[in-house]
Amino acid sequence: MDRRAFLKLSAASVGAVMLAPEAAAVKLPNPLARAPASWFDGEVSSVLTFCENCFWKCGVRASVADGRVWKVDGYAANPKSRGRLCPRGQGAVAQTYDPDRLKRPLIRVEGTQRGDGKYREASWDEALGVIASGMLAIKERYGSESMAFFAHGSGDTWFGEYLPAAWATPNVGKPSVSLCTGPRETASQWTFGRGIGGHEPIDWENTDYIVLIGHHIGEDTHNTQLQDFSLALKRGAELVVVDPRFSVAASKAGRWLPIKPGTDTALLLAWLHVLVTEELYDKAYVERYTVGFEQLAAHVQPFTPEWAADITDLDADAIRTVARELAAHAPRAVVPPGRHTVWYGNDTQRMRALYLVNALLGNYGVEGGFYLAQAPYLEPYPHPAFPLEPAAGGCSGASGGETLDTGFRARVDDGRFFAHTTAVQELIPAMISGEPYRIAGLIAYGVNLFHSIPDVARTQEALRKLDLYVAIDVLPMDHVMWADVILPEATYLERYDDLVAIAHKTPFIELRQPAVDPMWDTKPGWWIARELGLRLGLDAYFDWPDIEAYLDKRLRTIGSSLEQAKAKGTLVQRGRPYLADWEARNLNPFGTPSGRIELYSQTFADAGFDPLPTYEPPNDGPPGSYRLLYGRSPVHTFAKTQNNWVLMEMHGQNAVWIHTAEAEALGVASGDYVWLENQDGVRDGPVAVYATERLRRDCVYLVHGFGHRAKGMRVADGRGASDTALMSRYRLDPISGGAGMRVNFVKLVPGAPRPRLPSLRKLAERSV
Ligand SMILES: Nc1nc2c(c(=O)[nH]1)N[C@H]1C(S)=C(S)[C@@H](COP(=O)(O)OP(=O)(O)OC[C@H]3O[C@@H](n4cnc5c(=O)[nH]c(N)nc54)[C@H](O)[C@@H]3O)O[C@H]1N2
Ligand SMILES: Nc1nc2c(c(=O)[nH]1)N[C@H]1C(S)=C(S)[C@@H](COP(=O)(O)OP(=O)(O)OC[C@H]3O[C@@H](n4cnc5c(=O)[nH]c(N)nc54)[C@H](O)[C@@H]3O)O[C@H]1N2
Ligand code: SF4
Ligand SMILES: [Mo]
Repeated sequence: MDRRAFLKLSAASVGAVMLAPEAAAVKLPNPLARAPASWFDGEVSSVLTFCENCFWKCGVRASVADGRVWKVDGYAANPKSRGRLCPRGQGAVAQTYDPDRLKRPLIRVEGTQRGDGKYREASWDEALGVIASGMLAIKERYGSESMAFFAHGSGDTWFGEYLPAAWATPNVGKPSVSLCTGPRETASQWTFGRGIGGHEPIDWENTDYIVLIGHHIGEDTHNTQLQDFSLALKRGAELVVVDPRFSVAASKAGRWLPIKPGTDTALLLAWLHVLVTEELYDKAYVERYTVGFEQLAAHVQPFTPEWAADITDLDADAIRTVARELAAHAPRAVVPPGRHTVWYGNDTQRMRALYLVNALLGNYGVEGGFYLAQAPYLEPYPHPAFPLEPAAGGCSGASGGETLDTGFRARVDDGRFFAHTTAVQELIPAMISGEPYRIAGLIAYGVNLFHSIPDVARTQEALRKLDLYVAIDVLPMDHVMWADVILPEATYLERYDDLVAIAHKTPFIELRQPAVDPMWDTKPGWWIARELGLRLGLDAYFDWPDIEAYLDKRLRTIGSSLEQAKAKGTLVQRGRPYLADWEARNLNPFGTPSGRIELYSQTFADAGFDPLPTYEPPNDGPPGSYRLLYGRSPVHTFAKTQNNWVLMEMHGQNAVWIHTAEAEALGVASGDYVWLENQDGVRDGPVAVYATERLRRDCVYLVHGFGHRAKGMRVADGRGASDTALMSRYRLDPISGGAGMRVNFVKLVPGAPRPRLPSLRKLAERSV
């Protein structure tokens, strides 16, 4: 599928272009216009690698002529792309040739403060030396645990696992857990004894009835998930969408339930009530695979559709009908978990309720429901044992295990949450307060500190208190220009990374390999981690001379080799997707304490949490304010693609969605500019208004990722508003450690000026 066909699946792309009047009006240069004659003569070499523009990690064939990548495509043998890429993947080439990239190591000018943004160029040797001596001083003074690592992206294996484990700190955080999947993973782990993993194991090929809660597939454009979803609809699967906003998915649905934000758990409890009281659940499945049905049945008695109707602002009959239709199609009926599940703070309980609906439908491990994803077999590199397990601290305290006696202090959020990985936002208070002990240094690899983590003022205060703050990135993002030392990484088309092993219906391993040499004085993450390790005295863990030797050693453990992986790109193994496949081998997939699906969780009860899901009402905002909801642009990834002019051509700024009647009452119309001001007086914008009936009247909606204030990012700077800037609060999910972000409220302040911005065409022409 080409970019245009892909975009057709997403009605929002039309909206997106409409919302970007400036971009739509401008005819931007054709990226291939400057391709050399050799490209047109077909002297093109192909390199198989995978995309880094989001974490779906689609297999990519990069086409190279004259030492430059001109085009990327998906390739058929890769289960994540199946020969296709999303627009973000196709546009990602422009990131490599972005003239605003970080080009060489930078050191903050002496006598300046963090945030002043004054830097001088440095050699790699000097920059790495400064970092190593800073880290060793922290270790000497406070212990190795006082260094924190935040990491995201493919290189997080180096900066979120390998190096921190060798260095010995458990304080490693990833935004993809406590700011994203934490609640759904925790709930799945303690309900089914298995996580969901990076690739949601929904058996799209066989399902006949789909209920999406939030989960705006179509704007959320994870490539093969969107392909699978579209094919299921084409095959005739029925769709129900529960969303306060008429999302793209809702526009494809037979039924849209415009729920009051934050009340989904009440809806799910009512569905459980109907399934139980009308005896519509799969009795044989429940009997065979679950524990706690009696407790659940008693628990859900009061939660009638009428009870839920009051809370959710939905129609009781519609609630009842959907439960009956789910049961009528079971087990080929599914309520997928969504991915971004940190919403209101009680999120693990909402996800538990969602999984219990699925369990009563008897669809887990069954065709048309959830298949059982499996990770491929692959051994780690045979390095000496690390002093701490990667992401150490793991499942301690509340999560039922004990803190291992490693001789190191436990991570600063130890014992409080069930999620395996440290809650990234909970590491920040320790930088300010020094409790339970001081975090004095931070390495941020590919994490957008000011666009991903709520309460930016707190993050800035924490950064000011550190002894050492290092950013490893590709662009001069706002948070990068606060670091003491900035290290420019080579982009994904210019580097190797560690192997990626993907749990999937067909488990597979894929290779990241360079298509071209790194531009300017940039270096791959593996090289940076190794050079730093050697300067920290961690030589024993870095005995591999280079990445090719490292990768080849790992690939030999599955009887393959680097040579083979370079030629094939993807190595697919066989999986066991259904319960029947496990039972045929006498295996039990349920890794819960009881070895069954736990409708009632004794572990949660023992930790002082509700063993059965309960509904908690969301917070209320000040009068005259709207709850701030947010989601994805189909052609952007988070806050990392707004300097990519190819993607900005399609969606060049965000707009604040507000119901037409509310806009009228406020005296604003589509295209007017407003400020957004939140409950704590924090302002952001100016941002254009989009008045629409596609949204309830009690909320507004912003696409996440815009609103950069970064002078060095000349395309992104000053376009639109940042949802993160307006999130001065979050509500902690006490079970997973997730940061519920939909608890902020904003007012629209009319009369903001239309921003004067440089033309996208001029900016595009600067592409190197
Ligand atoms: N194009 C693109 N695709 C992406 C990404 C990207 O950056 N760009 N990021 C990827 C990642 S890492 C993630 S985590 C996913 C996130 O994508 P999803 O997991 O699909 O995110 P959600 O938060 O479920 O979806 C946002 C939707 O929830 C609705 N919503 C808001 N509040 C409520 C509520 O109280 N109840 C209900 N029922 N709905 C509500 C919003 O109106 C919006 O339509 O997207 C992935 N896909
Ligand atoms: N307000 C708000 N906050 C959110 C969300 C939201 O919707 N709204 N979504 C949440 C979710 S679901 C997630 S998963 C997280 C995502 O959180 P992040 O992963 O932190 O999000 P990005 O904005 O993509 O930031 C990526 C950073 O990596 C840099 N980068 C890009 N490519 C490379 C590379 O190859 N190497 C290196 N070293 N750096 C690179 C980018 O320049 C950028 O600074 O955010 C969470 N936070
Ligand atoms: S879904 Fe799109 S951006 Fe994400 S990895 Fe695939 S092609 Fe790249
Ligand atoms: Mo995410």
